Amino acid sequence: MEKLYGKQLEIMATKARLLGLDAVHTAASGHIGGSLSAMDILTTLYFNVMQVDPANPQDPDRDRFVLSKGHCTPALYPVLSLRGFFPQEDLKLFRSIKGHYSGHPDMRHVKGVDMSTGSLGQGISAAVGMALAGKLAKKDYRVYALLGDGEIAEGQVWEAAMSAAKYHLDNLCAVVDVNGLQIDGATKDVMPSEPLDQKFAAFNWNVIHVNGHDYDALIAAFEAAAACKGKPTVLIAKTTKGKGVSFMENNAGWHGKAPNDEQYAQAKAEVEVKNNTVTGNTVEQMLKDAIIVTFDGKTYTSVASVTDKDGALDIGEVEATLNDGTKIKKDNNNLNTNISAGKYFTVTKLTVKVKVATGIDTYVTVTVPGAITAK
Ligand SMILES: Cc1ncc(C[n+]2csc(CCOP(=O)(O)OP(=O)(O)O)c2C)c(N)n1
Repeated sequence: MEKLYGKQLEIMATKARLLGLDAVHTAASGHIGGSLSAMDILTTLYFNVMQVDPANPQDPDRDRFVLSKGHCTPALYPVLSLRGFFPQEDLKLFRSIKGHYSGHPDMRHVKGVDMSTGSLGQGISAAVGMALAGKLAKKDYRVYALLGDGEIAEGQVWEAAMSAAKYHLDNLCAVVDVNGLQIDGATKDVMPSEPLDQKFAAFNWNVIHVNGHDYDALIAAFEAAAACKGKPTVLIAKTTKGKGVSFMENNAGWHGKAPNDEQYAQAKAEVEVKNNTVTGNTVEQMLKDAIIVTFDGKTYTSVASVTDKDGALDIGEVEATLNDGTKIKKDNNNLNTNISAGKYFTVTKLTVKVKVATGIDTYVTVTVPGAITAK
C-alpha cells in the first residue's frame, strides 16, 4: 500500500470516525470518547507507519499493534476494516452476539487484532513480550502499543516500562493518548499522572511530545522513535477526548455512552464538516456537582434541581432552578454560556464531600479504602 500523508490521512480518519460512530450507535453501546481521541493516531499508524499486510494478517514479520486501552475498539475496528482486514459490513456486528466484534478486541476471531485486551494495564506488558520476542528472534518488526492517560494509573504499566528499558527494547513504541479524561472525570482529579514525560524518562525511556491530531507531527514522531537506539520510546500524545463531535469533546460523560438517533445525526453532520468549535466542560456536569453559581451578579450556593429536557445530559436544553427559585437555562455546551435573555453565568466547583479516588488500578482501589477504614 502507498503510504498516506496529510489530507489523505485526514480523509481516512474522518471515514473511520463516521464508521466508529455508526457502530456505537447501531450497537447502542461502546466507548466513543477515547476512540475519537485516538482515531488520528491509529489512522497514522495503519496508513503510514506500520508494515502490515491484510492479505497475510499473521505474517511473522509484520509490525504489531496492541490496543492496551482495549475499550477503544470503535477506533480500532473501523481502521482495520478500512485498511482491508475485514469488510466494513462486519462493523454492523459490533458488540453483537452474532459476531466476534466485541467491545474489547479478540485476537482469536478478528483479523488484524494482534492481542486481546481490555483489562487496563496488561496490554503494554504483552507489547513488551512481543518486542522481546522480536529481539530474540532477530526480527526487524516493530511493536506499537496505545495506552490511555487513565490507564497509566495501573501499576502493571510501570512494571512493563521497567522491563522494556531493562531489555533495551528500541523496537517498542508506546503512545499515551493524553486526552485528560478517564471514565469518571479528569485524570488530574481522579489520579494525576503528570509529569508523564519525567516518569517515563526516569524509567529510561526515550520521550517525545506530540500533538495526537497532527498527522505530520505524528509521522515525524514515529520516525524519531524508530531512529532511537537502545531504549523504548513513548509518544506523549496530547489529544481531545471525543475529537470531532462538539458535544462529546472534553466531556467524560461520553466515555462509554452511545448517541441516540438525534445525537448520532448531529455527530455525523459535524464529523463530515469537521466542526470542532465547542470545547470545555459542560454546564450540566458542573451543575450536577456541588457548585456555587454566579448568575446576574448574585451568588447561589446550591441548585435545587436540574432538568435536562432531552434526557441526553450532555447536549440540548438544560434548565436549572437555583436555591431561591430563580430559573436559569442554557441551550448549548459552552460555559459562560448565553442564558435565555442574553445573560451569563459562571459556575465554580465546590467540594462538599471527601472522596478517595485512587485511579483505576483495581489493586490500589481495593486496598487503600480498606486500609483507611481499618481500625
Ligand atoms: C483493570 C481495569 N480496571 C477498570 C476498567 C474499566 N475501565 C474501562 S475504560 C476505563 C477508563 C480508562 O481511561 P483512559 O485510560 O484515560 O482511557 P480513554 O479516556 O482514552 O478512553 C476504565 C476504568 C478496565 N477496563 N480494566
